[in-house]
Amino acid sequence: MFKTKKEFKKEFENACLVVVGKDFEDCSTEEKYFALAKLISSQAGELHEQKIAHKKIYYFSMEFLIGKLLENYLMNLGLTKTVSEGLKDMGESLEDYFDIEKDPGLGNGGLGRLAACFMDSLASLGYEAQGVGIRYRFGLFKQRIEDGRQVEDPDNWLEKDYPWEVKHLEAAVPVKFGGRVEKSYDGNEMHYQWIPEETILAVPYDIPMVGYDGKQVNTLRIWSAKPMEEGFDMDAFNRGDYAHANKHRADVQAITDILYPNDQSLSGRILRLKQEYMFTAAGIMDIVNNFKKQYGNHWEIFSEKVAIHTNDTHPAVCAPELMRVLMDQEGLGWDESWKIASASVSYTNHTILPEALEKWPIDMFRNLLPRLYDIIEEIDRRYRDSFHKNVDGWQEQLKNTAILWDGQVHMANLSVIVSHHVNGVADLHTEILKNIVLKDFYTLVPEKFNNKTNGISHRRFFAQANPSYRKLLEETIGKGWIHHPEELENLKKYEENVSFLEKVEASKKENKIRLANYIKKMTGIEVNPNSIFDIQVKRFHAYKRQLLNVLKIMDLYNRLLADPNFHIHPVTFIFAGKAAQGYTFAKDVIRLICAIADVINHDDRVNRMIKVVFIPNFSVSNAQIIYPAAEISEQISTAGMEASGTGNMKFMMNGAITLGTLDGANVEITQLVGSDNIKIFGLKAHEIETMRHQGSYLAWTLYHENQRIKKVLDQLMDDTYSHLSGGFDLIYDSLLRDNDSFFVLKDFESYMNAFEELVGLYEDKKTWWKMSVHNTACSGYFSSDRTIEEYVQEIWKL
Ligand code: CJB
Repeated sequence: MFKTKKEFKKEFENACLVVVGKDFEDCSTEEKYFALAKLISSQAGELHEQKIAHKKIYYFSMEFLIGKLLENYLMNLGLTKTVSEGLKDMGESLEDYFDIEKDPGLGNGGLGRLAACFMDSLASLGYEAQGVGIRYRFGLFKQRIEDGRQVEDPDNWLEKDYPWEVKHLEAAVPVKFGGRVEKSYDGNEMHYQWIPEETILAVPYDIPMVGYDGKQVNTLRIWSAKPMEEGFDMDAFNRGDYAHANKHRADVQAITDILYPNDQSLSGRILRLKQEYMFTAAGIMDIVNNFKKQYGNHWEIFSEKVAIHTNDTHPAVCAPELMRVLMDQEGLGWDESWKIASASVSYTNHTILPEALEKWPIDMFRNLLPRLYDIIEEIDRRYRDSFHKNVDGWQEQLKNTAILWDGQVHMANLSVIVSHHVNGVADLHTEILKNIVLKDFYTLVPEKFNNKTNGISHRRFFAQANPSYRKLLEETIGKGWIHHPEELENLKKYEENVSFLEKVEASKKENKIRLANYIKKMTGIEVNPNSIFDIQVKRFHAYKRQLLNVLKIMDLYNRLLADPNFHIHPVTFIFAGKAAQGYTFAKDVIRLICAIADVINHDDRVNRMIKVVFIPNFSVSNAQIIYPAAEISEQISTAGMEASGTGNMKFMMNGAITLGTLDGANVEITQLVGSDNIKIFGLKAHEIETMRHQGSYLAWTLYHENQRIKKVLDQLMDDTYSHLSGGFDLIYDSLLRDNDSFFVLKDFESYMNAFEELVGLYEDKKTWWKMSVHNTACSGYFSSDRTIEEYVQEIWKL
């Protein structure tokens, strides 16, 4: 491992030769980046050390949004200065290398990013962990805006190799699909043999997960599908039928070709089930192989050495698959296998949206995974048998908790039944799981349920993303908070210190200028860094209510035009986020944002006061530029619907003030910062629940009673904003004809008032920056280090 600048330069030149096969001087910048990434990952590899006796956590997740690695790993390994100065001597700029790196989009949003933050914390806290996921050939689509609409381009992130991964063909495992199960009885017990229709090979690729201080380097192991034999049909080839010759290979590779872009909605496609089973089965086989290498057949200690976590229901077949391997391959009995699996597996629920709770038609499931289906059927049968039929309402309880019901396999029910712990991701969300969504389970097995409020990597999203604030903090409260985020509390002592507050304001300004430059580069729009940056970035979804924010801007525009005395501090409204290709409503909201941006930004009567920007292609890397620049953080989901949110935490840590509903982790943010340091508005979760239940809300009434609401809704239908890409009937209909399922109009007035009050506070600098510092000071709780410690102590028992 190089330590000095001199050693680095020597090793880097050598890496160019070994990795690229060229002298340093002859390499392109891209090739040099590639050599550097390989050098750093091999340095990290040297730190990777197996601690045999420890319990290890395997975190199964269909998504890992890891972001760019070079800058983060240099920081974690303490090498940033050495490398950047070394490169400077060589006439190179490290920043150029950062730009070249691809940001692998192996996830949709919060769930995938959470998994990546967890990997960071696990390594930084020195726990042995492996992430288990899928190596999609195409990540989440790249978003472009063309004529005011979202356009999707494929994300071919593997086009030019990815220097951080190492392929391990020697660790590849077969995965079966289809066929039938042969049962035989040897006079003593039944034996099951799965005769598959198809067997494919799952090939792992390892990416190092480097902890802070290089304490621990773990692995993210992502699996890729490949034919067992180089599946080439020679007969077809010889006939000249090249398409057919290649078909088998193409069919198999298709399993890991694409990430489904539907965030929180079910595709129900067989390919998706194949993906889910492929990475789960490969991961389980890998665990069993490793266990046997270390501990032989001592299955009785399996759950003392292995923890398996299922991130949502996507890997829900972990437990039945582990049982299958233990029974069919290792010869264990049902009871023993059940005991081992259910003592090892735990489950996090991330959403209550019914459309996201996975269910598979029994026929489809049984045909694709016949042996797994047998096992699940037996788990279900035993579960039904365990019911006390003398308890009132047992039929209803059974109906709500059975795995097999109505011709479908209910994956959330499977997950709860096979897991030793089940958790939600924020207090309110866990309460909703216990009292509404999984109420019957909670009555039956209350001890399984617990809350683990989400967290974020404060190192990536604060220390790394916000260098100016980091420097200021290091000068003020030292560096301890990088290891111990709770030490951010020490900032509270400086909340009244005017000179410190001025420095915080200056740091924010620097970050706003950085974002303004990025916006100019990406959209051509000039924004005023002295305006308030009011930001909403996240996936587009009706329940997240970007629409409410848009109606607010439309209303402000109307009032600025109509009333010469109406004054507010200049504000730049910034949006970013992707909508699933097939989600027309969400895409229409993006279209509406682009349309109002076009009108407002070109209207010289108002564009010094308000501007609207849509930043294309929201991703981990541009998120790191966006969060630090925010002053207002829009967290305005319909109460009860956002399980936690993690963007809210990233904004808060970077000193933005939350304008939000009492939803998800906003509730805990409020408790931590106090109601003077956050702006809460709108209906509460229980009020919404009651109104839904009673059917007492009528959107039409608001339309007729509230002139401002009426005006903005009418503008959706007239030609105010239709010039760019057409009208907005679908949005109008969702609010009026469909009676506003997400209570947008119902919360409108209280949102407008809250917004105006908050913006009013900006005029008083001391108050504003004091609030800002207070938010940062209270944000240590939301480090994923805290979350991971809770998982480790209370669920995984590492
Ligand atoms: N979430 O990103 C997703 N995808 C899903 O399919 C289900 C939920 C989000 O998970 C985050 C991490 O727990 C939460 O913060 C967020 O509220 C939730 O929507």
